Amino acid sequence: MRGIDDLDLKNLTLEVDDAGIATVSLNRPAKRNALDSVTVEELVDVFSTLPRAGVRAAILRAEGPHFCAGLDLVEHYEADRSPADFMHLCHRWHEAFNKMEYGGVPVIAALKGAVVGGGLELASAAHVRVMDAETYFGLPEGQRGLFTGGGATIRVAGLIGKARMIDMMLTGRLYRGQEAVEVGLAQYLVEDSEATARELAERAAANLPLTNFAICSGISHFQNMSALDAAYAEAVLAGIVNTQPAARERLDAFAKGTGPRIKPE
Ligand code: 1HE
Repeated sequence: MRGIDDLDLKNLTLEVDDAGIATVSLNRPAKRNALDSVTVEELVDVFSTLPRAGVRAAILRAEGPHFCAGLDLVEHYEADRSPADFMHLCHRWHEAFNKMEYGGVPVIAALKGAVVGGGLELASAAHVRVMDAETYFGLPEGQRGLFTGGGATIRVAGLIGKARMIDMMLTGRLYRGQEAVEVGLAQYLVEDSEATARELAERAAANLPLTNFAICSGISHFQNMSALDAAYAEAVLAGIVNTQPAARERLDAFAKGTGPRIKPE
């Protein structure tokens, strides 16, 4: 089984600290971190590896002023792909983003600048999105003569609703600031998205890994099921998670009155 040290990365960097928090950086700032086919394969590799490597949370960030400019339009133009080629490429995007969303490791995206097209598809596969005042979201596919192929019709429509997604694509509407939070594109609007992403990753990493697995994989899976099947699967998952030996210590503390009480600060 491949481990973190076996990864051969060109367009991404990966660091894991002593707390088990991975920092995955998009590292092609000269091209505004546009997603070429190499980057997509590296995302597949990284997010396939992290869950098996004992990583407790991941921060997804970017070098340069923009998070991600989406599909590498120049590569796409030069490759002059056939419909089948592009369909297979989309499957690789889906593979990468599904590994993120369903892998069971919390992924916190630290956003800045452009989060557009496939960049928004990438961000929407994270579990938590943190933006700053310069961050903006768009789906310029409509204006480029293209269509989304990296899961936006599922994830972006899921976050903001289909009417807003259709409006973004038809009219080129961009969202930023508080409005972006209100429509559901990000959960946090802060001065320093990386610092906040770090704090949130540390908080998530303090949870038990099996609990985080259930949160970060179960909730997404259950959305794909009928309510009846989801309730069944939820009960089975809760049977495993809520009886895990590692939870006994936390329950013991609560029972003895020393566990944290859940109150606003
Ligand atoms: C790129 C890309 C790219 C920049 N593919 N090379 N996405 C878009 O329609 C967004 C396209 N990009 C932009 O609108 C702008 O580049 C930005 C607003 C993101 C940044 O602007 P700026 O002024 O900082 O940079 P720039 O001068 O436009 O670009 C700098 C370099 O990055 C330049 O390369 P250079 O070799 O001439 O220096 C650009 O060509 C390159 N670059 N963005 C390739 N996207 C699965 S389907 C998904 C479909 C989509 O994602 S469609 C949405 C595509």
